[in-house]
Amino acid sequence: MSSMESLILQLHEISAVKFGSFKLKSGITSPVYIDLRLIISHPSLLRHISQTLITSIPTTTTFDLICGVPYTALPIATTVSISNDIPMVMRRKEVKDYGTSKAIEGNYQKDQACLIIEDLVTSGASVLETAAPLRAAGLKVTDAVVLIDREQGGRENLEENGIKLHAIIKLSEMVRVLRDKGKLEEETEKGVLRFLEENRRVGVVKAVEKSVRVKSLGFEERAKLAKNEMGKRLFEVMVKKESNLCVAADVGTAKELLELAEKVGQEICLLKTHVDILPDFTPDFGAKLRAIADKYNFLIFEDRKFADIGNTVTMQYEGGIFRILDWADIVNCHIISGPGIVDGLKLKGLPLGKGLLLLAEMSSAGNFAKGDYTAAAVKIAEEHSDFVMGFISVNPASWPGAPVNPAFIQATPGVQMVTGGDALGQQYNTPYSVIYDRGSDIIIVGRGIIRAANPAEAAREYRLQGWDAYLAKCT
Ligand code: 5BU
Repeated sequence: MSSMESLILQLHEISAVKFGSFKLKSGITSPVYIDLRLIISHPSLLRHISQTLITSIPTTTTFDLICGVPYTALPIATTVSISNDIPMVMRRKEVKDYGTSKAIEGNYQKDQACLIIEDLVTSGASVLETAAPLRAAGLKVTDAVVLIDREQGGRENLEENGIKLHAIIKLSEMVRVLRDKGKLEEETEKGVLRFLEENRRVGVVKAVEKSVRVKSLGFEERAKLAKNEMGKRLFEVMVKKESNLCVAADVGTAKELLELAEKVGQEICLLKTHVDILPDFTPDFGAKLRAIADKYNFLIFEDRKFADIGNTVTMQYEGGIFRILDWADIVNCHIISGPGIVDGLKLKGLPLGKGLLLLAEMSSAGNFAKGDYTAAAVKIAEEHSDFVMGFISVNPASWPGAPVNPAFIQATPGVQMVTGGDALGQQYNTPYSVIYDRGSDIIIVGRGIIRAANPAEAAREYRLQGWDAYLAKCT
């Protein structure tokens, strides 16, 4: 009996493979269900699986580290690591802002190759979720090994994302072996094979259907629709640089901010500042940042969140120590005080060709910017489309009357490679979810980049993810 056959029989023996009618995470009903969490109760089987996985990798595939997809593959990866003396890293499922705030635990160096270990692949989404933060940390991910491939699009999905899948057992082989060994009725085998035939590439097909449903206009076309000059320019920069990434430069000093701008400059379309957090701010800050912005062709967005009455914001925009109007291309405001705030800012900003984003939604838990408030922001934007270039939003695809006028740009904060949040209410979504599922245009990323070991590398990875999601939406 081959090692693969013996594995299949043992998995069947411990009831890790069940036949019947099961509703899967994707919503489809399957005649077979595989639960590999059970293997931790059978140490010799766990060892057997781990050894088979690692020896199945072609010798031409080299790697320095391994990483299991949480949770089921973690014990498998650990066993592989211990028995073969290969260092392991671990991907956090949720990133918390306290502690060390790392997405990847363990020691690694940039450009090391990391093999992903997974127990079961259906569409490949879980492997991609683990590959994204590994890549963002500067690791190379080109191969994944999986115990069971359900043959439902995972291989193709991963291939499209530059990951070769090595599978030990294909589901169709598994049912054939079980049938041959008398563990399965012919009817059940046929049912499973039929199901596989009908649901082949289910993940891929679903993705395609979805993209057709939300097919969006490209940024080139939208640049032509934009009534605000800065909005038009931003669309053009995005197209030119193939970037829909805005870095939130929430660093401790002006000096660090300028250094960060140099590091991430070529990856971004927009740099977002909170100028009032910089203890070493000097009047020449704006000119210094402008020089870097011109060098790398990005725009400057001061996240000032004006909120007062029209008359007051004209002074806050133009005056004080910061003189935001002098150097920021874009600012934003709440609409809590009514449309007068837009009139006030427009008075100063429009003659200088500046743009304004309205806070239609926020990313923090329990915020009040929703429903009628969000709808009011859209109405004000339409009435001032010469100056308002778009919105700060979280889920514009779900707004009443969506899709919103494509002349407006949507920018979304609360973005990291993994979902989660911080200890103070911030909530994170992934670049793909923000751009593709939630209908935004720009990902705003702060700590995901500025706290990465290599911010330039992380910015590149966020840019690629954000841009891929945009392309998927348009094709
Ligand atoms: P983070 O480190 O990626 O969590 O930073 C997010 C940035 O976006 C930070 O500068 C916030 O001030 C900003 N932000 C936000 O997080 N949520 C919002 O709703 C708005 C702005 Br508006």
